[in-house]
Amino acid sequence: MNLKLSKKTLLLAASAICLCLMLGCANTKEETARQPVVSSSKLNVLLIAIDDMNDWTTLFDPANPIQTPNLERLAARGTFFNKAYCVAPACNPSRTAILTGLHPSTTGVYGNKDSWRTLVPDAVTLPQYFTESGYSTKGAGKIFHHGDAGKDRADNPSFEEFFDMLATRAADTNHNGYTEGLLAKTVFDWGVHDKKIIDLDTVEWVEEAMDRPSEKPRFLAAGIFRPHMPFYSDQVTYDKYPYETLVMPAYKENDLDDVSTIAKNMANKEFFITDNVLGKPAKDPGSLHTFVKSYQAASDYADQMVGRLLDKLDAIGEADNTIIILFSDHGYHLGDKESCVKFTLWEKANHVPFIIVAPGITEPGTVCGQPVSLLDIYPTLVDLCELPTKEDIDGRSLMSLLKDPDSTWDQPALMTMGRGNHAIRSDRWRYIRYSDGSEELYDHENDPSEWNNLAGDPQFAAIIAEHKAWIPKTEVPWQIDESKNWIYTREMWNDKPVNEK
Ligand SMILES: [Ca+2]
Ligand SMILES: [Ca+2]
Repeated sequence: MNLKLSKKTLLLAASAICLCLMLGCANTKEETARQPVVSSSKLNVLLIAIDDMNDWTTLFDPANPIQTPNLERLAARGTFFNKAYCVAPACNPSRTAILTGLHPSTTGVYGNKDSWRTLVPDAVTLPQYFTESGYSTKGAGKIFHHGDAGKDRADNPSFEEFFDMLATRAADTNHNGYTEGLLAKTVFDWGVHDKKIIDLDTVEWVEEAMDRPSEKPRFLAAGIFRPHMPFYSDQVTYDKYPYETLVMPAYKENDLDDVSTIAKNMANKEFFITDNVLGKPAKDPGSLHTFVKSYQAASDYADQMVGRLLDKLDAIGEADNTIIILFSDHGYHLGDKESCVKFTLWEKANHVPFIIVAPGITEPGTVCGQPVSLLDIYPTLVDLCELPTKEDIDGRSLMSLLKDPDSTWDQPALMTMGRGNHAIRSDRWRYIRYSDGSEELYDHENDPSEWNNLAGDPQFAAIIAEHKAWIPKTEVPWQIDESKNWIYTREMWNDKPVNEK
């Protein structure tokens, strides 16, 4: 296996991604025969998806550097789950799980290049279920994953009307020097963007959709692409995070000495961004400092987009009869754990903002500390909107926690990356088991940065056994198309199910 992919290989593969980004098109679905329209007393739904935003925001701790006043404003209206976890730390498996209610071990959608609609042709997606239940369903931006999902979207019956995410407008300057050409201006870039940022197009479309009258209850989805790479923001936002006061993530030398090869492969240290940004002067456009500064500003920009959506909802007088649900599809590492990627099973790539405002159900300003999964969004929304229970999905309704955040919740959160690699997060512990049998255990009470892997210590055997019991017992095969996986190979991930040697 050649871990050190050549820059050319990386560029070619990334070009393919870029092309996929540019192939987006609006998908307007013809009105077809529907089931009876539900009562107009039904609540509307506003679903806001953010991309790659981790937990380093003021939503989680006022001392954190990334300013997210609008997420806090939203949290103040309902329930903020401060231990919410993605299903998978990559866009496609995460979003497929959220939108189908099915875990990767059920669908086989383990990676970004797996064509979800091909793998689960009969799955009724969350917006599709609302469409079939008499809702007017509209969406914009990044809801489903782009790339291969764009091909599927042409016959994706999820939304009645959809405004696809635009391709990033090429910047006039190459900010970091990491790549050259178009990629440097549209994909692997960070810094100030001198063009209209595409999230603004998404938000403007949703605002306009909110203005349109609807006789049916509305399900409206807004997919904010920031802070996803390229880490872009406008100049004003960028200047809110000056080098002089820039807060960098906690970093431990040789942190990965106590983890296995698969874990190191997931961190991508050797052939992705990390080694390219380390060691450069702080103000160098390609430095880790500039990378972190740009991510902070891009996250701030995403928060501003959320603020616009809330302002609009308030302006049209619909806030009191709209369920609002906000999440990020997964988190991101910013040099911590020697990583500048998502794709790992550690806390920073998996711990996400997750807020639900449900008029008449949630109490303003509630914080729920139970470990929950974004897989639970589908059954929860079905429950909140009193649609017929969806029996054949994997998630579990959070209704009991929305009504009482201190009520009993007897399951931890499960995260999966590729086939056979899982993390289990309970209130105190993170247990990880990779497909080769290697393990990690972290004690969040004493080690919030997950620096000390305790898995080899016999005194934690019972803790490990307790967590291991939550790993899926069966996992459908990974029908991986090696030609399409631009970073990961089957060999690199081992790809053996849990009980297979
Ligand atoms: Ca993502
Ligand atoms: Ca370590």
